[in-house]
Amino acid sequence: MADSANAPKPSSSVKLVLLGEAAVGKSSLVLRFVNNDFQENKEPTIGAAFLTQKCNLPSRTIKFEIWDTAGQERFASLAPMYYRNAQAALVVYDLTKPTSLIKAKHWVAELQRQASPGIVIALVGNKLDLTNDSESGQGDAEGAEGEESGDARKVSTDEAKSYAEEENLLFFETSAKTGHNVSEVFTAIANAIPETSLKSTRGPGVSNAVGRGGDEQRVNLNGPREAAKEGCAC
Ligand SMILES: Nc1nc2c(ncn2[C@@H]2O[C@H](COP(=O)(O)OP(=O)(O)O)[C@@H](O)[C@H]2O)c(=O)[nH]1
Ligand SMILES: [Mg+2]
Repeated sequence: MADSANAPKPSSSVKLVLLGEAAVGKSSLVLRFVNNDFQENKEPTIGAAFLTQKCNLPSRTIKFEIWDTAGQERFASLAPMYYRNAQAALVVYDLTKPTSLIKAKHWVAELQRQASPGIVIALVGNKLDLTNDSESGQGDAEGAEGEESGDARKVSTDEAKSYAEEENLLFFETSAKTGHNVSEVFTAIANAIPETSLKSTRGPGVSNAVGRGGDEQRVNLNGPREAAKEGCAC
């Protein structure tokens, strides 16, 4: 164990973009992944958000450069330059809102048409805590049924999963609120990025993050020497 922890591992940057209807929880998933935090009634993102987070795999370290939208999805479609050169995309829907899955399917189609051919796409049904699923981390609705018990699920797991299988997407149901499955999504993406599409970064600790003129838009929680644990740090 100690030997693998100390051995220098190759490190690569991966551009990951978030796509999905407004209010499905894209920014919340990023906040949970990067900061292990959640904000109820989160305000819409103002300004583009660019965050980084490392994911330590047994054989290499993946540094996600995460591009969250600035809320443009509320008003217009996102410019293709947003997802250009992205190696990974997280397409999010709200599993209490069927229209958000339709929107997610549109995004998947657009990515398949216009994004880099090898892009790894994960379909993510978020807000699992609003359902009765026992493993959602809530648990208090266990045994009850119907709307009164608070099961707001409107998109079945099977429906979304079979669509994801048809389109060759990774698929997860998550809760940014409880943290359920959030780091798993990123770890699965990191594992799915083909070795050939990985470019090495310029060296440890060197960030090529572009300043977007924002205040606290760039958050890198990883200090220069983060613990070499496996999986995504959070
Ligand atoms: N119950 C619940 N609410 C969530 C979850 N994720 C996000 N939200 C809430 O949904 C709203 C929209 O979230 P936000 O991250 O801004 O969505 P975005 O527009 O897709 O970036 C906010 O009020 C969040 O607090 C979740 O997993 N469970
Ligand atoms: Mg947002």
